[in-house]
Amino acid sequence: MHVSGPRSSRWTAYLGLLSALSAAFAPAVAVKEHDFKKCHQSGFCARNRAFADHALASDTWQSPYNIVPESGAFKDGQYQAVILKTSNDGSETVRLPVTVSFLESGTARVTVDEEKRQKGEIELRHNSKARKERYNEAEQWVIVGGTTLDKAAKVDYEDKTQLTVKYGPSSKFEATIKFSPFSIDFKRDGKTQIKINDQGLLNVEHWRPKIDKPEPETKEGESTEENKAEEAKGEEPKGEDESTWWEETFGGNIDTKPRGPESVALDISFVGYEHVYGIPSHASSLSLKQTRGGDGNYQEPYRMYNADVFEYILDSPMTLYGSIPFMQAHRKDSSVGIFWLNAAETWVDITKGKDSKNPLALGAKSKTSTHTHWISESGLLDVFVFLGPTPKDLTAKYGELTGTTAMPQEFALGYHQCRWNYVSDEDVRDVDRKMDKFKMPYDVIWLDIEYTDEKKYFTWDKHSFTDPIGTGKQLDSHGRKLVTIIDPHIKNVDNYPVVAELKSKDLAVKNKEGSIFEGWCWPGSSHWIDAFSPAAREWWASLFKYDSFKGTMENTWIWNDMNEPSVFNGPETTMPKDNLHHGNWEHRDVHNLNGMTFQNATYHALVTRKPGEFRRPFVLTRAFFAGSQRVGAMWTGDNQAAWDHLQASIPMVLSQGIAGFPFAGADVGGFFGNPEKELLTRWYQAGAFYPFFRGHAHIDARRREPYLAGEPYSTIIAAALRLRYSLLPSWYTAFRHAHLDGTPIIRPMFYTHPSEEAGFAIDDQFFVGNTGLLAKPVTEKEKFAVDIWIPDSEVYYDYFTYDVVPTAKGKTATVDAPMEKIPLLMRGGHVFARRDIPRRSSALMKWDEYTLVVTVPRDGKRAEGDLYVDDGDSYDYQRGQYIHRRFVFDGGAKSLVSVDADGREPASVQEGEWMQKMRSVGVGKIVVVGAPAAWASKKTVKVESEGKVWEAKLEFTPAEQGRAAFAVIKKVGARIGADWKVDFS
Ligand code: NBV
Repeated sequence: MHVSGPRSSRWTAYLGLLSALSAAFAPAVAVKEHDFKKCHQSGFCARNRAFADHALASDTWQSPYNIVPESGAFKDGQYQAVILKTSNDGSETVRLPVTVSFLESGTARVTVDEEKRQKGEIELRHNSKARKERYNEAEQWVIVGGTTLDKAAKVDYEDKTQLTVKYGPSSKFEATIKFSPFSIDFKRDGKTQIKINDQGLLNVEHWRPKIDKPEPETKEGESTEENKAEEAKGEEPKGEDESTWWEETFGGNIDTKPRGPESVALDISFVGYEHVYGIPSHASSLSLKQTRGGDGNYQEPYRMYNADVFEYILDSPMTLYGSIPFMQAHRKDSSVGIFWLNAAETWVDITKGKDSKNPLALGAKSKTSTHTHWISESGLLDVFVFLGPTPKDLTAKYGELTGTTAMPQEFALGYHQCRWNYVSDEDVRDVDRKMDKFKMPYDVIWLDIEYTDEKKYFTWDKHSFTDPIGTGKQLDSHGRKLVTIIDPHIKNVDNYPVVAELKSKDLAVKNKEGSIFEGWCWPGSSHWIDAFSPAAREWWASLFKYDSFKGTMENTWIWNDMNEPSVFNGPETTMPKDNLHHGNWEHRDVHNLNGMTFQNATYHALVTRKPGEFRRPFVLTRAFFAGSQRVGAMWTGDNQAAWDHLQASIPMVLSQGIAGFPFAGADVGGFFGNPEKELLTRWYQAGAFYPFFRGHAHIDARRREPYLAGEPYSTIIAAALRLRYSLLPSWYTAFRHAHLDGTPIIRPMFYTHPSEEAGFAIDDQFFVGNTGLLAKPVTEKEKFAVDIWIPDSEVYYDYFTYDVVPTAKGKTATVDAPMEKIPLLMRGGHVFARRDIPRRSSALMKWDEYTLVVTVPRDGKRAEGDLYVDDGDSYDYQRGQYIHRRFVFDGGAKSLVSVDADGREPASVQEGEWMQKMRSVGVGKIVVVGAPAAWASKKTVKVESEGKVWEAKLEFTPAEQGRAAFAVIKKVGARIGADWKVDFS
């Protein structure tokens, strides 16, 4: 084991922790930025940035990539050709097969490979066993649909220099492929939206043999780029900088790079687009910043290289735990985007400007374009192009390709109580009892690594957890669940059957020599399961069977941490890039996929945990990639108990949503440190609006279960928890929409109001699903009012007081936010569902009646909304076992009706057990906020359903002093699953 340089102090801390875990861990020290690479320390990033600098500074630069016109053929929606790359000195030409596919969905895909590597006609150094091809299996992990070729796509124009293909819905999309140099111009309705290689930054580092020559001296971790940057300015580089082609060192770790340099890079310009979003996870703003310096901009590209970034810093393009290389660009009334399917280390530079040749020259607002430069270390160049035009089209098309968020276990939307660690069965049971005592609803209690017998996963600490089944049963008696952590590092000790099997079955990740990789993590010396291997996944599944993982039962679910993977003594706290995975793919190629494959293995293990039991798994992951949304939830990792971390969590969670992985949340209270009570309380109020809502704390943090906060905080937190629980039906409905078409659960302004430019950079307020609920949690100390930006001319009511917010479109409304209040507005024109009876867990609310809230719009005409319900546990919803109602309030017809949202006839569904039970669940009350004054004299309304008509009582409260009039109809009595009509005439 080699430890040196800047990592050693951290390593010492880990060792200390391993030997005396209890309270020995040195408290918070901010992330050591130098533990993680900057672009100039990552050879391929530095090389490509230098390439860009040179190209953009030169007036005569021409991209050396040209399509051979005769090689090209268009057939069945696909254009295939060969690009010839001419090497720097003109001595060599490299053949790069290119495919441009036009898909039925209207998405286009551009793939570039390298013939020599494809055919295996290269030599690997150091007797490496690694594969010779560029990694071409990312799509097997990521893409689940939407790849059918558009046979209707046709060549519209062709000559010796270019080819234009019309494709997409009503042939509104157009791609002009230019041959010399190779570039593509994507148009919608005749206007250019996206250009690739317009700036000439395409760079596919081809294979070449190493020619030994004396190397220039460099310091560790530095490329000669940095040294040369100054002198190279304005000059032609004399030759390529080879210093990082064959070997790189960082933090004392050597990367042997048996395949030499192999990066792929491309510029992608969003023409006329000033905002770009996506590429999580970064502790940054929702609208991404420029990265080439300048006022308020970053100096570094956004980096995607999943890493265990200990105590991450804010407002930074630095990489975090997960990566989704999907980017949306937006301007008034138009959204377009790209998905860069590459799982290797990736950097993205962003500049904005008027002129593509000079991106730093900021121009008139309307003409600003965003130029992005994508740089990956290895693999194919594989990019999907989406032409919108709405943000919703973008998330839907991306969802079609990579899948949408899985329908969750219903409990998973409740509150999760976690800490590192609940130390014993009794501790868990005590917290469980106290939550009840203080009337704080929660659904899940979590066990971190200390529950195990010395970090041996699938075992229990013999002294503290003597009766996990008894504990599980106590939880189950209130419908609650237990989540236990299982990490991918397997302790390397004798007498541990799990590691013995991992070794004997040969299912672990290998080192560069092809023998089992050994590294350090929580348990000390460890091996890592290689979840890329089908056999490893099968074996993994066997470990979760109830009779194998003893102490677990039907209400046990799983948390996957450290799956970046985190390797304490590895480069940048992860695996050496020259490690080998199943199929002999280098870790370098698959790094960003690693976490997803592990979560996927756990997900499948849970689906098959018991024969005949087919339930939706719940698996939380820290590392992720495009596609992870299909197998669980994520959280934003180890944040801090600080106000700025609370603030940062909101754009981070919003970013997850627009990048297709909306089941996201941040540790409520902050992981490191001890939040003051005000912060903790505000964090609960914000957390009640994260799609994934979990309180968590570091092992050294003081206990902070919400009932310990003391008054008035505990009562305020309890109210936030209850608010979350009462709105669970609406959250679940939002998940249903996310599952069906990829829409985010919480939605930023640009997404809901794509025409309102003033909202494009707002990332501290959001709508919840399609409920019209607009939240802006307080994230500042001693702040007792917030300004909410109002995106349209609709009326907005205060959620709690029904006050009409006095404001207009584009203005801000100041909303009072004393400690006990979450700034939450209701937009006019919506109907949403709640369950108002406070209970201890979501399971106990299963058969409760519903409350419907109608927010009458400004013009009094129409309000609409929906409610989706299923058993919240099984896959029976796929067989029609669900209720999906659409509610329409019609001010003209003076009625509120409930119809089947999917147009199903009642008789068309054979009702199973759950649906039959739901027959007894009705609509309790209907609250009409903004009720017409004419209802003042009304005492009853007529309810009509299932052939019967009856009367229900209406109580009207007139408007006063800024508060809207409202009416409450009690004991409505109609079944939630039936058609009904309430007649207000
Ligand atoms: O398993 C311990 C922690 C966990 O509580 C946290 O949520 C993870 O992000 N884990 C990281 C390992 C070490 C943290 C310093």
